[in-house]
Amino acid sequence: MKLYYSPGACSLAPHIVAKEAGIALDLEKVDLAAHKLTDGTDYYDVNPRGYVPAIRVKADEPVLTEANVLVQFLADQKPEAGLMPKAGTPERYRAQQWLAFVATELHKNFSWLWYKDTPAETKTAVKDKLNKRFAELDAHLKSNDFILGKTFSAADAYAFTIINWVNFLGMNLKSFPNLQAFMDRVAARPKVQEALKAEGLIAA
Ligand SMILES: N[C@@H](CCC(=O)N[C@@H](CS)C(=O)NCC(=O)O)C(=O)O
Repeated sequence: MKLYYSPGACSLAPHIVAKEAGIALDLEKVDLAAHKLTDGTDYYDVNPRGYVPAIRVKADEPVLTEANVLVQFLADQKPEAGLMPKAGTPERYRAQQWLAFVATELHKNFSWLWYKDTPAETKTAVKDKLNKRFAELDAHLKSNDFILGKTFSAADAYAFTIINWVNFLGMNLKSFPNLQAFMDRVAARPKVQEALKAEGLIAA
């Protein structure tokens, strides 16, 4: 399987899940400014939206997309890794609830901060909204090591990836000590370190 990624982008989430599950992925880097692969191929031919992440599962099928789906897809390849609860259980829906929260409340709000032409007042409003969501997570993580409770899951990989963007967008987690501790806990995981190194985000 091939993962189309860009260093530190939301594609880091499926990358982390693959590492944690012990799934070997071929990594194909995408230049998101030009929407090109390193060999010059137009990335829109791979994913018409131009977004990473995308996973090529079968050569003759369209790529699979959407970060919150890809982390579940990968987790389900290795259920013994315990990265997602079993499909159809109440725990699975709870996990999906958190994945949808990350996708719609965090990821897509953050996207506005990345766009160069987002008006300043929109950026201020988005940061305000994100800080409210961080406060909610901070309260949740006061009594939980991870989003689903005691053990690391695909939801943590996705949340970690997205919240890490505070470091590049003039935000910080100083008011959210439990969330900061969660970020440190996830960052320290050996498989997360491997993914960060593979993307060139920390020294190898
Ligand atoms: N709905 C997609 C959104 C993915 C997305 O926002 N990807 C960003 C990087 S984190 C991207 O590829 N941006 C390039 C662009 O906007 O052209 C998902 O959830 O996977």
